[in-house]
Amino acid sequence: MDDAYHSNDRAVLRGALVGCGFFAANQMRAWQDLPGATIVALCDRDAGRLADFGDTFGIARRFDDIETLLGQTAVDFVDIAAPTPAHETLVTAAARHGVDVICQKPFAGSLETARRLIETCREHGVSLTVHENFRWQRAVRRVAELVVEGRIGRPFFGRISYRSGFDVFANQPYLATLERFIIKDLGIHTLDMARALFGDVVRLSCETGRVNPDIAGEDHATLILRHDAGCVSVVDCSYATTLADDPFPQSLIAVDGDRGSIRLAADFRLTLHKPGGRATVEDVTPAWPAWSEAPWNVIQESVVAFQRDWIERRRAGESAPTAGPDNFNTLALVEAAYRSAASGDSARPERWR
Ligand code: NAD
Ligand code: 89V
Repeated sequence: MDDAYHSNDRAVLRGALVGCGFFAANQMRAWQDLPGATIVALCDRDAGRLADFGDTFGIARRFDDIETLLGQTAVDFVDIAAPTPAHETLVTAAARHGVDVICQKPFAGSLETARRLIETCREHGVSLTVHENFRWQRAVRRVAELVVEGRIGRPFFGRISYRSGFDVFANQPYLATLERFIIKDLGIHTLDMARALFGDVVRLSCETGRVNPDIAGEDHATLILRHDAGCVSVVDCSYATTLADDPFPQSLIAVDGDRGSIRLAADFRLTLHKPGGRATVEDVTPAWPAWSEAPWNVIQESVVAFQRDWIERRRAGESAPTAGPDNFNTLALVEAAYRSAASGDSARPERWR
């Protein structure tokens, strides 16, 4: 151990970042912005990536496997930014070492594995939080606040629309090889936002298709969801849409309630429509992190918000909104969507107990 003192009361939480690829740089920069946590060690199986990342961010403690890292470094948490197939081994190792876990989405490749990881973390007394950041976007949070405050009454309809032709394969070439692509990679975010806004889902139906001949999976999907509280939502996503003013990576949101409606537009104008033809417009443009860059700034800002909330809740001993059991229900929507698309029937998503 580099540090015999391992305590949950330390003012600054010590973390290890596991997986030093494309998205990890956003997580690293966000940790550097936040005074409550610091990354003290890195892990990646790829020696070149590990060296570049360590040099860029000035982190000297570098490991090519998590067991050695955890055996030799005292940390309070691991932040896993490796791809899904690696998650089971990494989450299990962290749990066995008694270290809290943040894990990128999709946190498991199946619901069975998801269950196992949640149970493993519970048995070892560590928290498991899924890095599900889209619901943390400033504009999305504002829509959620208005809904929760009852400003439009009872929501009966919602639409979350994510349509783009942005070349996501340039930075993430592995996306082109996934047999299950847009629902599993991107729809998982939009479905999580639907849950955050309208609650859990009783049943859904889904249609998918592929326009791009050079990729393996589906690149557009349209879903209809019936939520517990009666609201019906439409979630649609596409990476095959040609738009002069491509809103990547924004989600456009509409919510109709029995006492008003909300519309979130691509220019960050949020309009609250009230009975009698009244409407108020709010500018919900985020405060961009200094290091962020368009168009990724929309996502980068949400990473800072997610990680800030995680630190605060960790300090307060509270579980995060996207803790394992909650995110299980988002993952279950992804699975149900593929079942529905394959069968042509509506599907009932599983629920965490
Ligand atoms: P990437 O391929 O660019 O990077 C992954 C890194 O993990 C690679 O450097 C690889 O060598 C390393 N790795 C793989 N297995 C490992 C192991 N067992 N131990 C240590 N390192 C290991 O992938 P990426 O695009 O950065 O995506 C990583 C994860 O982040 C995925 O789960 C993806 O879905 C997610 N992601 C999330 C968002 C978001 O907004 N939340 C955006 C993009 C990607
Ligand atoms: O957020 C994500 O998971 C990314 C992207 C926005 C490109 O879909 O993979």
